[in-house]
Order: sequence, then structure tokens, then C-alpha cells
Amino acid sequence: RLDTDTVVVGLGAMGSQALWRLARNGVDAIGVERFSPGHDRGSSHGESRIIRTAYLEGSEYVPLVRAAWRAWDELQEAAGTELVVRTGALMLGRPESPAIAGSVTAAERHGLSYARLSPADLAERHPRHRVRHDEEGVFEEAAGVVLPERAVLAAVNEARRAGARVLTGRTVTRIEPDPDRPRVWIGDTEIRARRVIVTVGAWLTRLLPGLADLGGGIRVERRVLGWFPITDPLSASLEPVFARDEADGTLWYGFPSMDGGRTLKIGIHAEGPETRAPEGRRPGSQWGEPVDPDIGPRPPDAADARRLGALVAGLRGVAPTPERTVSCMYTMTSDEHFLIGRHDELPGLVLAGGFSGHGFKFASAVGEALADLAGEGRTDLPIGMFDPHRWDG
Ligand code: PYC
Repeated sequence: RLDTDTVVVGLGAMGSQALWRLARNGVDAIGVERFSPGHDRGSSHGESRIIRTAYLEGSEYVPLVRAAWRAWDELQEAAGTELVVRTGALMLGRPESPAIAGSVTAAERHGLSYARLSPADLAERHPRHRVRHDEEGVFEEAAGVVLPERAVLAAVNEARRAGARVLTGRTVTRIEPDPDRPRVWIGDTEIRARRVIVTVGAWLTRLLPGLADLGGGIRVERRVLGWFPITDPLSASLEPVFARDEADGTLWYGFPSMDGGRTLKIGIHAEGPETRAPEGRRPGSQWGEPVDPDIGPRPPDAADARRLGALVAGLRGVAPTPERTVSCMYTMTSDEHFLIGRHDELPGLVLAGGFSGHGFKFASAVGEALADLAGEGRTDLPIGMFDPHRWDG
């Protein structure tokens, strides 16, 4: 049996950051990871994640993105390694699309600097993107790429260096909530703690089945991404990350080359009309193929490669056949906002999950908030909108 102050179950994006913050605060903490940190079996891999500030998913997120930028800087400094590459971001779509209208609203409400770009401006400044006459762009400088595997490894290494114990290759089989002494079981091994932070990504409702129906249901879904050969560099400088809202509701995104100009990565965040959200879901919310996280998402097939290749037609100087494709998991909430905090029916536990495909950029601040909640029971970080009780009558 092991005893500690705080156990962190799951050391992906969020848990690794929480463990580092706890250890840095001098808290005795144990982190448990089913695979090895930086693995590709969850939702914290794939080489690149977007960070942007004019948040199209809701201007309420802007204070948390700002906290995340600050917290990423703190980890970069502690670890002495680059985890965030600033590239700027380009949002593309029709003026009324969430990518354009949502980004402009967030920027205006928070006084963020941005530029609206016409098709002619785009042709001149961002020739990679082929847009139609009725589309436009919003460019913001305060954006870039977070390096996910590196970020997880840096946080776990720094946590270890600050005194955390890290158990890898160990699967948590049960968590017993308790207001004073919750317990975590790894097979027959029991860990007793004052608090347990649960950051298990797609496994959230496996470990805590009582949450499965929260807010109308938490669902794990498949998504695909692909790396496409660059046939024309078009410019010598690093291109911005981008997200593009198609007229049919498809929202896809991409990154500058992270391999010296060889390939460019794109992915599909939300599909268009053929997978429209069922009644009661947030408009624009898409429900993709469900995934059993123990089995993992179905590998990409030829149809996925063709679907990605069709989107790449919107880019100049990129070949239409991917060099590599992968599938990954999103853990969706019904309103696509995160779950962070405590739940009355799970005393002694602090949760973070349901990141709905847009959480990684916030991991640095979420980890800090989780460590605060486990320690003080409260945080000054702006996470109120992610309260797991927000759907309560
Ligand atoms: O949060 O920017 C984002 C994003 C892009 C693709 C999936 N999430």
C-alpha cells in the first residue's frame, strides 16, 4: 500500500501538468500512467496542437488562453526547452462562419489585435490558401503550435525532478471516492491519498461510469489526420497554423511543416452535413464514429485519405495523397466545453476531461487549476464555465 497527499491518475496533456504543478508546490504526489509518458494511445500525441487567443469557440475562453500562454512559458523556462512555436493563426471561412465571426467577436471583446483579410489580401500574404470570393481570413499573431509529446515529457520529467513519484505501465482499475481519504487501486495495490486528480482522457467514463450521462452524455469519437507532401514551399518563412470553416459545416485545420518543409499536417475537427448533430446537441456539433478507448480508433482507410485529400485541394503547393495518416480520439461533451472541477457524487476527487478536441493548448493552465483545486479547494484561474454541475436543474 502507498500513501501520499495527491494521486494524479493519467499523465497525458492535463495530468502531466497537474503533477508538475503539485511537485513544484512541494506537495507529495504520485502520478500513475497506464502506458509511458508521451505515448500515442490517448489524445496527447500527433506532433502539433494549435494555440490561438481570439477563441472562436467562445470569448469566455480568452482569459484561460492567456493563463495558458503564461503557464507554458513557466514550464519552458523550468525545462529549458521549447514547447510552443509562435507562428500566428489564420482562420478562414465565410464572414458569418464560426471561424471568422467567432474569432472576431473574441478579439473585439478582449481588445486582441487581429487583421481581417480579403481574398486579394490572402492571395498576397498567405498564398498557400485558395479561397473563394465569398470567403475571408482573420489573422492573429498571438498563436502558434504546442508540441504535445514534448510538453508531456517535459512536465513529467520536471515533476520527477521536483520530487513526484511516477508509476508507468500501471493501469488504475478502480477509484474509490471518499471525502477524507479517496483510494486508487492498481490491481491489488492500493494508494491512499488526501485527493485524487482524474485526468484519464478517453477513459473517463470507464473509470467513473457515473459520469457517462453527464450533460446528456460523454462520447469518445474517432477523428483522422494526415501528412501531405509539400510540392512548393511558396515562402521561406514558417506559415501560420490555420482552421478553415467550409460552407457545408466541415471544420478542418492545419499546421506549417514541422519537418523542414517536407510535409504539412491537416486534420478534420468536425465533419459537414452527412454527420449532422442529433437533436439537442449544440449546432455545429458533430458526432463521429464512437470509439472504445481500450481498442482504439479504427485505423484510417482509403476513404479517409480521399476525404483529407479533397480538403487539401484548398491548399496550393501540396500533393493530394497523404504520405501518412493516423486516427485519434476526441472525448466530447454535449456542449463541447470542458469538464474541470469537483462533482458532489465523487468526493475527494478532482476531474478534468471532455476536452472535445480543443483542449491541449490549455493544458498548462488546467494543470495549475487542478493542483490548486486539489490543494486549496479553489483556484483563481477562470474555469467556472467548466463546472461538471453546469447542467444541474
Ligand atoms: O483547438 O485549434 C484547436 C484545434 C484544431 C483542431 C482540433 N482542435
